Amino acid sequence: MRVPVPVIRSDAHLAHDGLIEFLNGTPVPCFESPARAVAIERALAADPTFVFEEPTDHGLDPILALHDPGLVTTLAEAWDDALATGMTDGLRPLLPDAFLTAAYADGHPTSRPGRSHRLWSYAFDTATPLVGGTYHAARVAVDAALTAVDRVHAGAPLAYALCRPPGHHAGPAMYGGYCFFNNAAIAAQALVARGASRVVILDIDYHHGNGSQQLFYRRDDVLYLSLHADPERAYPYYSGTADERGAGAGEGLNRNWPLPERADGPRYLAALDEALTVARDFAPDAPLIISAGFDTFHADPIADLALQTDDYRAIGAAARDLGLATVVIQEGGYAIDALGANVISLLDGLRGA
Ligand code: SP5
Ligand code: ZN
Repeated sequence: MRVPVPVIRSDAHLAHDGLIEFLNGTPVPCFESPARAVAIERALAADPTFVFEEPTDHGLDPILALHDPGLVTTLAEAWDDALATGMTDGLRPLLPDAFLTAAYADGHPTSRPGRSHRLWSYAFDTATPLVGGTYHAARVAVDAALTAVDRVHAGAPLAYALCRPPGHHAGPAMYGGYCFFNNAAIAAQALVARGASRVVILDIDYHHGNGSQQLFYRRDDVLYLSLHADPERAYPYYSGTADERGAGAGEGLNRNWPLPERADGPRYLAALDEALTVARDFAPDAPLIISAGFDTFHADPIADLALQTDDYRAIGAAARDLGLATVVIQEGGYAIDALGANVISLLDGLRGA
């Protein structure tokens, strides 16, 4: 049954074109490109059961519920500041050259620099370029996630937010991994704000969602479940092991399934089955949030798992068995030619088609 699926999309992302990132010290074309969302949209547009809608403006409050105001203002102002100081000629993206790491901060006073290099103090990698359209695109991506939540609240069993930039690497006071604001986490927080006390985020992106884990690590109202490439070999390297299980009130409410190289559909679905058992035991009282990355695809250019297009349908079908309304938030996925088919496969599984 192909129930209509609201697809929340906007053209705002087109002006977020970072152009380059650093991969092992070498500048390469940025994998996270506008062509990704364009390809997804084109594929969905061929099927009239995907109903395109624009995001509505939800303002800053839902972002500030999770992110440090300094991060938000800095992202908002960085491009104009850089133009004013000549740090960019307006064509080159902003990428950091020094980080405010925990080790740097240890044992002596540190400060967020004023204007010119303040942005760097919130960055955690050299692969997340910021350009003139980035802040607006990131705001609209959050609005897309929140509009998808609205649709589900209005009775849709399934809604898809075509977020770009993605979000799951963004933490309270940190951006990176192509992510600026944590769209999925903000959607989960919006459910809490509407009265939910047990929300599940299921993260199926190839990479560990370090930002989502960090945001909810000590909380008992959001269960974060992530299947991803083992950080022993894969970005973001510093989080995502199975023994990171939450702390304090959130003890037991963060679970990671690190996966081996070339893990295929059956291997993946076995881990997913464990994750869904944890989700059921939590007895969620709100719609499911899925952080949906498709960089688990066998042909992804920056990843090494081995899922096929039909595997996403099986993932969707398994998640559908939770019996929850579901909000799908677009995260990564860089095999552009296959992205549309993979998104449709997941959404079809989720709607029982
Ligand atoms: C949202 C999302 O998927 N973010 C991922 C950011 C990954 N950025 C750095 C990737 C480093 C990849 N190493 C690739 C080896 C390619 N052969
Ligand atoms: Zn990813």
